[in-house]
Amino acid sequence: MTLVPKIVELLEAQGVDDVLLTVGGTIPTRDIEELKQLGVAGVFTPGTPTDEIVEFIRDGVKGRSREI
Ligand code: B12
Repeated sequence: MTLVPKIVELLEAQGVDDVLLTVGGTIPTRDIEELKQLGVAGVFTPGTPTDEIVEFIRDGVKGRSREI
């Protein structure tokens, strides 16, 4: 809740609206909904299967010019 609002603010200030913003790590459950409200597409906590993260990112960037 310290870094993400700043990142969102800087992305907005730069006019960047085509980035799939994801967050991972030891994130308190109570913060997850607020992070999503701020514009975070996905929040991944410890134990998330790596395939799930990969699939989420692949789906999220589908149709973009630099598709992975
Ligand atoms: C994917 C990933 C995550 C995912 C893990 C998903 C999961 N299944 O739990 C998420 C987003 C949850 C995550 C969380 C964190 N991570 Co991480 N993570 C990675 C990353 C990008 C890839 C790891 C990987 O998939 N390796 C390939 C597989 C085949 O090997 P593996 O041994 O099975 O990998 C597992 C472990 O690495 C474990 N894991 C991931 N991060 C961490 C951190 C610690 C301290 C521990 C013990 C285990 C662990 O999850 C992986 C998948 O199950 C690495 C960077 C890198 N390039 O290695 C950073 C990395 C390992 N993470 C790091 C850190 C700091 C964290 C967090 C402490 C961040 C935070 N402040 O909350 C937490 C701790 C989570 C924990 N205690 O388990 C650092 C570790 C630095 C260090 N020298 O100790 C790294 C090196 C990134 C970095 N450069 O800063 N992480």
